[in-house]
Amino acid sequence: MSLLQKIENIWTQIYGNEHDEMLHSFVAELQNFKQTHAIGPLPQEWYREVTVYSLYVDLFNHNFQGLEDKLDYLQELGVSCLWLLPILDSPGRDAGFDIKDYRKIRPDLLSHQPQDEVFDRFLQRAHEKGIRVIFDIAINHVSEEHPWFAEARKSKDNAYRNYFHWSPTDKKYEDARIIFYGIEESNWKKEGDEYFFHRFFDFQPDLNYENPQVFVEMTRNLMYWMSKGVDGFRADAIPYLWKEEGTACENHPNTHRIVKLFRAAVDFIRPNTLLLAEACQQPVEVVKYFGDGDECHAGYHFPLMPQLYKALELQSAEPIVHTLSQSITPNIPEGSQWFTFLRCHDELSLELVYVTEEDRKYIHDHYCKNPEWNFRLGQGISARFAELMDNNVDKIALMYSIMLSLPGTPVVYYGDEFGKQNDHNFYKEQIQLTGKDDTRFLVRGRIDWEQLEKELAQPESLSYQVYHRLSRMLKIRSQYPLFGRGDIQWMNTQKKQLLMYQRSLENEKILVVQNLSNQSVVLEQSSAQWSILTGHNYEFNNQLSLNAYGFVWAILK
Ligand code: OTU
Repeated sequence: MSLLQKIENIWTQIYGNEHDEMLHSFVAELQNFKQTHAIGPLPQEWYREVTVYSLYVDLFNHNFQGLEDKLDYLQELGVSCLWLLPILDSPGRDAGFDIKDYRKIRPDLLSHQPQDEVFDRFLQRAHEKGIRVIFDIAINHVSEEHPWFAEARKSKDNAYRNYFHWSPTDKKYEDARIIFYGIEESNWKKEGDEYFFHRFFDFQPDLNYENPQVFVEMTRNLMYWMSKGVDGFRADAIPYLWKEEGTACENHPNTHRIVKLFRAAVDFIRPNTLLLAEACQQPVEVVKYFGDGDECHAGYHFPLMPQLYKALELQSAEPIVHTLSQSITPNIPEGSQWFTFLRCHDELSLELVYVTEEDRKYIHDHYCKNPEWNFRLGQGISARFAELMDNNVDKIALMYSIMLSLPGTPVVYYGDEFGKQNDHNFYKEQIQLTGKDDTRFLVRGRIDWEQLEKELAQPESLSYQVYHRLSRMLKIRSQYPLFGRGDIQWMNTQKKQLLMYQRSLENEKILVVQNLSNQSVVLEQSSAQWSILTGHNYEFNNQLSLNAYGFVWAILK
């Protein structure tokens, strides 16, 4: 079946035949666009061999020019894909996830120069250095300042009214949980004599995908950015697209159909443009966003992340091995990829992803070391990675070793490569600006490059130590495609504190042994065939001893 036929079929499954005219003109538009733009495909599965770095352009280094100036720094670190946190025009009350214009980049990021010049040049420079660029696009909701909403709120018979969900009462979709628990009290907000639905902040009205025009418009936005050469999109808050009375309004079958429509359109315009699912859900639900290889190419492994913290605290490999076992993490379609991370711009999320309430409590009790870090009343922790690790370089290096050697594409959150600390001043500043006490602002904050450069010249500083260990591992990783594409074979050492596995692709094999405990441990296995690639806190002379939090990566001769 051709992609266009697929679009027609799925569209009809969702919308019936009522909007056939719109469907046909949409299909014609896709054909036309492809012909006029003739954008060549991206390499197949490129996202399985990159290391991602996520950043806010302004907080990282002021604007796109500033980011361009730091491309060498990023390349040197071993980064090969940038995920730009929201760059589209926005009042910035949800750090840009409240978009008011999907085709326009925030003027301050462009130093008030023409978008076409600044952004196109940036993309070109990044690509010249072998760095791909993806960015965030919120497809579930818009800013209340978006022109669609500005129109919609005017009157009940406004042509844009139907782009959003309205109700005479706030008693609709009552089974939809409140996501920003503790910050928002309802999913409805009064506007005139009706209420509109918002799954996140009350200044972020949800789009109504029951109206196919919304899907068409959003696809046009993706087409625009594809034509500019953007390598992919992080599809924010993807589980919530379709709302239906009597359901939880998440992971609805029609949400999956809409994702399939987006994917088919993307594949038609520019194959291998990445769609990355941001679905903070239980593993069985997350895997559904890969579809049969026809939804998102990649998805964050939300369920794994907190288990890495649990394993470290328990000094046991079990939570990691268990979470990655097939009973918890089902296989994903050929060519798909998990994205793994230790921290991101949000809280350390314990929402839905933990297997038990006990886990949530355990992780929160051990890692929420300061009441100020709490997010959503116990469902998350807002703290920078280094702080969660008590600024202990051994623990930091070990956690990176685990993330970088397990299957998946790793994501490094800006600043974490040098142990950036929580930013209390930035948090306070943002509460003033947004009017919401959102503790996630603690983990955002600006980079002070002058200070950083000083620290990176001092071998005894935390920044230096973290940076050098991480960049060494990243460089090794980039030389072996087996890390991104290969299989994993777990090795049982009979010692619960040891996390050991073999990664392999074709004839190449790398062994990884990691000590999750604060005590030394000896591996009673022959290691005569090993040639050590990197490691930390270990001794090796035909037998391997790992000191506290030590690890090695070894290639098998
Ligand atoms: C996502 O959040 C973004 O990552 C957040 O930064 C935004 O605030 C939010 O969408 C709204 O645009 O949608 O599928 O901190 O853990 O709720 C889950 C909140 C989301 C995140 C999570 C996430």
